[in-house]
Amino acid sequence: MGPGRIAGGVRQENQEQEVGAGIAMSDTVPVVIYGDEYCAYCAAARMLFTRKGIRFEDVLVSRDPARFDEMQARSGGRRTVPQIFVGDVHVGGFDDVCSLEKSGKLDKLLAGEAAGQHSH
Ligand SMILES: N[C@@H](CCC(=O)N[C@@H](CS)C(=O)NCC(=O)O)C(=O)O
Repeated sequence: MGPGRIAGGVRQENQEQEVGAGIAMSDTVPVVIYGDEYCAYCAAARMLFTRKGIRFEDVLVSRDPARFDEMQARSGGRRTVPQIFVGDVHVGGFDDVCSLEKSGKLDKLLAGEAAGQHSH
């Protein structure tokens, strides 16, 4: 998918307002956060990208078993939320994205540069 395009499964407008985060893709590399409504790590992950001005697809897997299965398949079997993807790269959960942010590697990933992460 090219930059700025909207992927399928973006949640409804009213659901978006519950959490208050962006729902569209990053203007650079598309970012997807699989999460649920009540998970504090998910809220923290959304906040990190929102603070950076990076839009993302906010997938609520608790409401969508098919997207939960998709999350598991893309993340090598992970069942915890959040699971975060920057382009095809599986970043991992909040702890992982936080480490990448601190090391400056998240910005490289967002700019389309590899950061030693793996895709499944
Ligand atoms: N270290 C993980 C923690 C993720 C985590 O504990 N997520 C909780 C919700 S906040 C979860 O998925 N619990 C369900 C489970 O463990 O199956 C991260 O930073 O993302």
